[in-house]
Amino acid sequence: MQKLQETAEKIRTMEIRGAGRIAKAAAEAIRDYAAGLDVASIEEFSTRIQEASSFLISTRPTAVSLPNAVKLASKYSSGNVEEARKEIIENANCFIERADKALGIIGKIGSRRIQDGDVIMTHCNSNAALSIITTAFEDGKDILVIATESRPRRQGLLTVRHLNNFGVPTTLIVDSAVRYYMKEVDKVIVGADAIASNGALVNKIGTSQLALAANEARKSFMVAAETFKFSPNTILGNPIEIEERSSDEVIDPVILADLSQVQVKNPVFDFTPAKYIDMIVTDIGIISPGMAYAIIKEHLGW
Ligand code: RI2
Repeated sequence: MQKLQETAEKIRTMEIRGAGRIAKAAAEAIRDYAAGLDVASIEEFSTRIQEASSFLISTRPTAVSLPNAVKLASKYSSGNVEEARKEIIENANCFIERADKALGIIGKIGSRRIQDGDVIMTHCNSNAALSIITTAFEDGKDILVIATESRPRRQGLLTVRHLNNFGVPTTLIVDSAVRYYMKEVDKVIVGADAIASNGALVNKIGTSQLALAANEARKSFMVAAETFKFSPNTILGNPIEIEERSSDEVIDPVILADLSQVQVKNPVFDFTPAKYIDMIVTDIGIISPGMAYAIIKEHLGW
């Protein structure tokens, strides 16, 4: 359990972050936990796997890739401990392989929609969105990227470093400059932490501002998301919880301690309604947000 607890802690503190990376780390943690589980019966095996799954899922509430990965990885049907263990190891490995492949496929499919000369705006740090951008660049397309800083944790700095390593010309802007620069943009490409059955996107706080500004300026808004980022629970009308993180990420606690009348809010995701989304690039192809329900039904086994 110690290694699983360490992974859980890294996800909670965001040492491991990004919806896709979180999903893979959780699948690995369940796999290794099952591999080393010393139990006397299948009932005990089942209880311990369920406990470990719930523990991992509780670390971050919004990215649906986390519960989806844990559920897909921890599935087994055998009543025999050794066979059940084998099933989990295989399912987890299969999930990890699928997740790795998905990024390449999204890059390939999405990059076909990028034109020579495009200016692309992106927000936060999404591997899926970056896969599209760097694939287009490696295909020889002459592109420029405008990347937001993404306060409070400034994941935009990871994005500009990644793009710089690929040699992609990139401009870093503060989040509040999004609308100011939208007139220069051709396409917005962002990642996803979750996609609801009605096609609404949940992604890093501020994403909906990019969507509104893109809509106002009639620019296209593209989401890059693996199929395991779609939320089965939303079919049942359950809302996606928006994670609130510590005020320490926004303001120095020593300064805040002096401000007795001030409270700090730090929601880390927001909702972008489906009507602002032109397309979602997934590992099974490009879909309109209206197809989200079909993805959940056909590709997540609901
Ligand atoms: P990939 C991140 O969340 C960002 O919101 C990003 O858009 C999303 O996960 C998807 O990232 P956080 O973990 O899976 O930084 O595409 O809160 O890498």
